[in-house]
Parts: sequence; C-alpha cells; structure tokens
Amino acid sequence: MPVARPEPQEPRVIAHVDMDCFYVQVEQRRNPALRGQPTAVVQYNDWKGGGLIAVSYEARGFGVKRSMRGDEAKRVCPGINLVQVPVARGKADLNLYRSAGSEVVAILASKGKCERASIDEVYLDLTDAAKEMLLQAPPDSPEEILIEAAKSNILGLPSDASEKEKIVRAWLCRPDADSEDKLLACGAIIVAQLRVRVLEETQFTCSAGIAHNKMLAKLVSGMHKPAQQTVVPSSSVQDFLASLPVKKMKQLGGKLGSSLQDDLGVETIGDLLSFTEEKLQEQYGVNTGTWLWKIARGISGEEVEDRLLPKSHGCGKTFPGPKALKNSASVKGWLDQLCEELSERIQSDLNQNKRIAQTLTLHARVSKENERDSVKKFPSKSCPLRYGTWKIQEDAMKLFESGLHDFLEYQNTGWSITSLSVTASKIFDIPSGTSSILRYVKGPSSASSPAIPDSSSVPEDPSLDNNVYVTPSNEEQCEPSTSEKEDGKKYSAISAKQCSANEAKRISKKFPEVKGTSSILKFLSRGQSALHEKRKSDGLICSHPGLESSLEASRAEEHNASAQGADRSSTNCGAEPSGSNAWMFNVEDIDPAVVEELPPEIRREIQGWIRPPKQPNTKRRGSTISSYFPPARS
Ligand code: TTP
Repeated sequence: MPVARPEPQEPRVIAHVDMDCFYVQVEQRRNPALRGQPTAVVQYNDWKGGGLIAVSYEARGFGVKRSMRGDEAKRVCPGINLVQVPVARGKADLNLYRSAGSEVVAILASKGKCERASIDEVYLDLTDAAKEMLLQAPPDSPEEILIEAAKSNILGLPSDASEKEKIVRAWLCRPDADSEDKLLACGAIIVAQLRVRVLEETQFTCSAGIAHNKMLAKLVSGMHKPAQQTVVPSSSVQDFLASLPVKKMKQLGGKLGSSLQDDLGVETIGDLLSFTEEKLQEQYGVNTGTWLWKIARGISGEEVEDRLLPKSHGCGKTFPGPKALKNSASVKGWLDQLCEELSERIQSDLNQNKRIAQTLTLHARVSKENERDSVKKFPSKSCPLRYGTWKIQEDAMKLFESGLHDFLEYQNTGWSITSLSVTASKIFDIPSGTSSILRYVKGPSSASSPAIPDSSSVPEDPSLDNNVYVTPSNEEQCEPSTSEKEDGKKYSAISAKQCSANEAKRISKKFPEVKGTSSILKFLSRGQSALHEKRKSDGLICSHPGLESSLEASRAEEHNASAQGADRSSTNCGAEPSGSNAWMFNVEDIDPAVVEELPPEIRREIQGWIRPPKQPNTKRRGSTISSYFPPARS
C-alpha cells in the first residue's frame, strides 16, 4: 500500500523522461532504412507472427497497437516492418536495448540526481541546476529561448492556439512569475537542452514531464508524445487532477484503485477531494489514507533516488499455448538457460559496479491439468542468492520444486507452465570494508593463489544464518515464520528444521548479530562445519559453502567454464565440504591490538562485534582469524 513521504520544505524541480517507442528507435538506429517507416518490434515467438512489444508512431497512425500479434498488425498495416528482438539462449536478448538506455542515462545524469526507473525512463532532480540558472542566466528574452523549450506544452495555457509557441516563450520569461514558476521555467529549459543532447548524441527522441514532484512529472511525461515535453505549474494541478481517472495513477492501477471506485465511488483523482483525511484513513489505514489525501492535492514527497543502475535483474520466458512446459526435465532445461543469463548479468554488475545481489526469486505461471481456471497461483519462492551459474541453477530448481509441491498440495496431477522467470534482487554496493578485509581473510590455500578479485566471493545476509529460504512478505513462503528485519520490512523464513536447534543456537551465539555490517560477518562465519548447515525443508536441501569453496567455484567458473560439470559433482548440495580449506574464527579470539592496525572502516566493524569486551579466550580452536592477524609488536 502506498505511503505518504514527508514533503521537502523548498520547491523542487523534477523531470520524468521517457524514451519514445524505445525498442523501435534502437532498431531504427541499427537499420536506418526503417526510419520514418511503420515498424514494430516483435517478441521472440513465431505464434501468429509474434507479440508486438514496441510500435513506431508511424505504425500507430495505421491503428497498429501493442496488444496485437504480427499477423494482425500486417492486416491493419500491410507495409509494416516487423523486427524480431535479438535472441540468445532461445529467448529475447535485451542487452542491446539495455545498453542503449544506459547511453541516454549517461547524458541525462549530467544535470542532477538521476534515478533510472526502467530500461527507458528516468527521473531527474533538477532543483539545483534550475536554481543555478535562475541565479546566473535567468530566461529573460523570449526570442532567445531554445526552440525545443518553446515547443513545451504548459498545462493551463491554451494548447491549440496558433500562437502557442509565442505564448510559451512569454511564459518561460515572465518577470512577474512566482519563484516556483520561475524554477519550473528553468527546469523546462534544462530538460529541453538535455533532450536535444540525447537526440544529437544517440539519435533517440524522448518525451518528458516537468513538475514540482515525481508523481506529477510522471503523470504528464506521456501526455504529449513523441518528442515533446509537458510542464505542470502549481496553478494547474487541481484542474489536471480533477479529470484524471484514478486508474491512471500507477499505485491505483490495482486493488486499491478498484476499491476507491467500488467502495467510495471515486472515479477521478479530483473526486478524492470530497473525503476528509480521517475518512480516508478509516477506510485504508493511516498511511495510505494520508497518501490519498495528499495526492488529491498534487502533493507527493517521494524523492528522486540517486541510482543509475537497476534495482534488480530478471530473466523470464513465456511458453504460450502448445509450448507450455509439462515436465521437470523441460523446466530444468529452461531454468538452466535463464539462470545462466542471470548469472552473467549479476557477475557483470559485480565486476563493473561492485554490486551484490542477495536474493534469488523464482516466479512461474502454472496451471493444473483439468483445472485451467483455478484461482490458486503458483507461489513465488525466494532464497539467499549464491554466486556461480550452477549454484543459481541448482537453487532455482529447488525453488521450483518447492513451489510446485505447495501448488499441487499433494495432488498427483499433471501441470503446465506458461511462464518462468528468475530474479536477482536486494542489490547493494559492496561496502568498502568488505573488499579490503578480503585481503586479510583469505584462507591458507588462497594465500598462495594469484590475486583473487575481491568480487569473486559474495557474502550473504547474516540475518539468514538460521533461515534457509527467505521471502518478502508479499510472496508466499514454504513454511512461514516471521521476523522483523533491519529495514523494517517483515520477512518470513523457513526455520532449518533438520538443522539441530542446538547447533543453530551455538552458531548465533558465536556470531553476534551485527547491524549494517552484514557482509563481513557472514563471510567470516562461513567456516567449517558450522557454516555448512545442511538443511532440509519440504524436501529442500541447502548447504552454504564456505569461503574457499565459493572462491574456488567462482574461479573455476571464471577461468574454466568446461570445468563446471566436474565442479558441480564435487560440490553437490548437501555434500560435506572438503573442509581442508574452510575455516572460521571466534570473535573472542580477535586480538584488539591487531584490530587497531586495520583500516578504519574494518576497525569500526570489528569493534562493533567485540563490544562489549568479551572475556579473553585463550583456548585456540583450529584455524581462527587470529592465526591470520599477527600479534601487534609491542
Ligand atoms: P514503454 O515505455 O511502455 O513504451 P515505448 O517506449 O515502446 O513507447 P512509448 O513511446 O509509448 O513510451 O516501453 C519501453 C520498451 O519496453 C518498449 O519499447 C518495449 C519494452 N516493452 C516490452 O518489452 N513489453 C511490454 O509489455 C512493454 C509495455 C514494453
């Protein structure tokens, strides 16, 4: 449910930029003969000519729509060019479009905080840039306004006037405008400049919305397409929202919007104005009630996040009609392909951006034989993400088996899958301390190895220590128990039933919960038998390999793809670890004098673990971290 965010004190200038018929433009750049022609990009699927996923504005003029398939589009527009998306591993390969989107983002991000919202849209916070323009070079001469800015659509101004451009020029330079409108005018000019640069440098056109918040900017960016921009002055907000159907608002597209229509008779955002905040809170809870009350007034405090990279990576494939998957072997074949692509993408994110994904989720659309209309959905399943292609493949297959088990509810019946996808989410930047501590914590065997890239080993969330599969609360779980995590969200987890409770307690006592510094602790806790928890739940087994085995697997994968098979057989899930290379440490064994010599960020982290001071533990147990920290010289 949406929640109201606190509004900033000062007015902001926010833009939402959305590429026009994006995949088509990318294909037109690859093949300029397609420019200006009715063109559509079709999904990789030959059934009825494939589903259209992007349609050029020329084709739209003939009545071609995205909901059509290629055959129908040809009937409507015989001259249409249908371009199939590039294919890899038997499915659409979107890399071409992703990197084209990145080209655009690189340009747009030059003027302020930039949030990449999808493959072809971004939010920009241009407040600072607009303030600077207002201070240093305010628009004061209508004739000098950039033509692209003069073509802006400004809500509240006559849009079909023969002198529209002249009116817009005058509006952008009004000396008597209030400071909000003046900032907005500067924002409109900056966005126009950016759009011109995008066109010059990438050959792509885009459309944009410019307003005082994200919500309004997004709502208007698609209002005048292609290659145009729309500005929302504060004075026109009420009129605009008065006629805006509730379902047009992203968060109101589903059940909440339906409830507003059915339960309160609200058809437009403006209709919400007739309800008090208390009434809306009574109906939808305090947070959502306040959010609704605010959006009715065009108020939204949501900030533009500073994020140029995607929040998650997903790979999916649909299997329509006769292509539906009906046995585990075919599911495994496809899951392997999807996981291979996912693994490549998260590995490249790790190498290029030093980001780690924590959670692997499997989604599927499944129906039972003879029960095509069943309302029961296949439950999405998640687990901690282990890096390495075959590990992801293995875990994804287990998630599938677990989901199928829950879905079938012990019925011995056939099933049929029409879509499968795997997602890597909860991506975070590697804390700088983590990468540096790796140099200190390499096990004995790796010490003699060539330098291992810091990115080759991936820590996991320590809070998952005693949990095997974890899913956000909006996903179904295998066997729910609920725990509150640091970020305040509720997570449900499966307790490791087969893992002895005593052992679990022993581990958690030894490795105290450390807030905000999950990575290193988890990393270090992956030693010996304690970290090779074997867990079974609903037929699932999951073992957490130690540092060394994960390093080795990563290395093997990086340097010798053909060794994967052998690697896989030697590290089967549930198999005992080789042990010789794995190790662990006790917090109690860390010599405080040595900690003082560590880089500050690691020092802070380790000090967090050992505070309050523990009783000195003189008992040495095998390989401990203290073996690798020589005592400080006195
Ligand atoms: P959109 O921004 O929704 O649409 P668009 O850019 O094609 O056209 P518009 O000018 O109306 O914004 O989607 C961006 C790209 O994402 C689109 O070019 C193709 C892809 N896409 C899909 O693959 N499947 C889909 O269902 C949708 C909606 C988009």
